[in-house]
Amino acid sequence: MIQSFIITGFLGVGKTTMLTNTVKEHFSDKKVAIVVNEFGDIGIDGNILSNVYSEVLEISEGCICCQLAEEFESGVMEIINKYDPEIIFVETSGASEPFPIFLSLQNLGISVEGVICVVDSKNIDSYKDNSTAKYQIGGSNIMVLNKTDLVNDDELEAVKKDVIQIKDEYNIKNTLTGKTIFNNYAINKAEQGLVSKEVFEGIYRIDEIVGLAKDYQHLDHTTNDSITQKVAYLKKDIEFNDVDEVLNNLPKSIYRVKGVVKVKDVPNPIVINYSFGNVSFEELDEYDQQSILIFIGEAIDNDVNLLCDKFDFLNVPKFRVSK
Ligand SMILES: Nc1nc2c(ncn2[C@@H]2O[C@H](COP(=O)(O)OP(=O)(O)O)[C@@H](O)[C@H]2O)c(=O)[nH]1
Ligand SMILES: [Mg+2]
Repeated sequence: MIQSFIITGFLGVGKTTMLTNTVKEHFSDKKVAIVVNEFGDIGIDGNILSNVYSEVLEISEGCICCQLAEEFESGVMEIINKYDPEIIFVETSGASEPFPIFLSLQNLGISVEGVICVVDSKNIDSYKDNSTAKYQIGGSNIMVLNKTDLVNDDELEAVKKDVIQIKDEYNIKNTLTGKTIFNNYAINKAEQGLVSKEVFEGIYRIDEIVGLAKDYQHLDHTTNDSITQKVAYLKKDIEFNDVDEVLNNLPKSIYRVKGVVKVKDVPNPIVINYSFGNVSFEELDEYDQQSILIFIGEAIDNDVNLLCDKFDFLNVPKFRVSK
């Protein structure tokens, strides 16, 4: 499955700067496509970034209805057909909201790994009352307070407070259930848009991971599609090293692993978040359910079975779809 990040934020906050620097620093080994929803020149020179394809999708400004969706989706499909990227970064126009783009990418079967809102720490006061700017914050789950070189610590704290307040007020909600869509979000600081690689990894939290496992039975019948996931339950008497071995022996088809495991030699349960060949571990205070690993990738059924043959502490239940 192709992964994607959406980069939003008001005009001139540093979205393109962040994209260029981030891709150079953290994704130079990946086939990256950069899509910019904007008019005219984008200032990203594909030639200075290796393995990067960039394209400007000129979409009618301000129109966030189905017309944008159609234009955007066909543009993205064309890029996928032409270039076959592993990761797509979409920079939205500074004057538009990210949520329609989020839906479009999901419609296309592209995994949206995060919606990043870049904030101009120096100039937020001049634009924070703009309603688009507020919805950009409300519709994101990763905040990047940029241009920290232009403010002092107190000013940066004030910016953080502003962002938290706007987020509280404008967090997007599911219109049917009234529940907020991004319950968890992170606030990072940056200069020239440069953030650590973890910003692109540890986005999904425990409740979302468990929720995913519970959806498993729904998803199982789609195994002929390219996007699949399999949940493995782990036996109790395992050590941290066992889990590490699994992650070191993943077949190419599995590119994402999420999970929560309890092991004998670490006191706390551990959240595992593996992507792009990198893994992060985070200790949890408590987790009273069975240890699980969720393998996500393309046509992974066989490979997961082979993995279970190799590691007998992995158990993948075989559900049948009733007809
Ligand atoms: N001082 C400073 N300038 C920055 C920083 N990030 C971006 N800029 C500048 O801000 C301007 C707008 O950046 P750009 O990435 O084009 O913003 P965009 O419209 O959000 O894509 C450019 O002149 C950048 O060089 C930063 O961290 N510090
Ligand atoms: Mg830009």
